[in-house]
Amino acid sequence: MADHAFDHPPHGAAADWTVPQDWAAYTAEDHETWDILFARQSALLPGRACAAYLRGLDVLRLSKPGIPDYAELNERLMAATGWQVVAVPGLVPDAVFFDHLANRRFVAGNFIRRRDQLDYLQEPDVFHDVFGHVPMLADPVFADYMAAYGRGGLRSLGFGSLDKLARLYWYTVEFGLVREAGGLRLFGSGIVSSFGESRFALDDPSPNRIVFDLERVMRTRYRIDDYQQVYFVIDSFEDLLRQTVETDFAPLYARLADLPDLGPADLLDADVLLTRGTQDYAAARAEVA
Ligand code: HBI
Ligand code: FE
Repeated sequence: MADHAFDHPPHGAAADWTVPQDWAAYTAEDHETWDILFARQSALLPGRACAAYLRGLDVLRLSKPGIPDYAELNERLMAATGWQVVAVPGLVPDAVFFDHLANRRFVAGNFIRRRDQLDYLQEPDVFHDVFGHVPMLADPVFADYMAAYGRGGLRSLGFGSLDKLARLYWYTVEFGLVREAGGLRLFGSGIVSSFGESRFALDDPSPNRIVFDLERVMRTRYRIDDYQQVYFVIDSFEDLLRQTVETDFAPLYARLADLPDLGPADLLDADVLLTRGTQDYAAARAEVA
């Protein structure tokens, strides 16, 4: 992935780091990899993913099987919420990322994982970025939350608190749960695009599940190399959007600078716990490592 210098776009990319998707360059095997992953995840998600995600999945039901052609996908997504998907070669700098989000452009990797990486890879490929993120971007309230996050990100660049703001993205956009009438449901893209974690996050006794609190989340470190040890649960997307838009982040960052960070499995007296995790999964993995 990103083997290029990070202060300017790589060769062949535009000033905003976008590249053509070059849909015609995908191989038959690439498209088949998408189809395998799509069939497997979309069978798993009814009853697990939230209503907004399952509704949004329809924007991905395109005229041909295989990796979506962003031009065709964008017609539907644009009509739903005014969002677009743009292709990038890999990770992009934070300022570039936030600027795209603030302007309702979601950056998506244009490569797809290899066949021996069906279950897990660390860098975001087209399956994670499109299957994981795009259905939620077809929801009007979530779409506004993502754009608000981008604006907040641009503002926060001057505060030196990006690590804190990145935790909000991680524990909502990537690994969030939401409470619905039927029980807990998934909306985080990192979970809905993962065969293992889409079951683990809801069913496993190991992780803590805690009611979302903005300040609490922004204090909590996360792991990028394994299933999460804690999931935060929002009440609704309206509530998440409202908390993010109505919070004055400058005093929040100032408070956070004086508070110690929390480890992923730490608990506070003030936490509203929905499930107290055993942390057995993390302990077993630590033994092996
Ligand atoms: N670049 N392509 C890409 N995808 C991301 O999710 C991404 C990024 N650059 C920065 C970034 N995310 C982070 O700043 C966010 O996690 C906050
Ligand atoms: Fe992601």
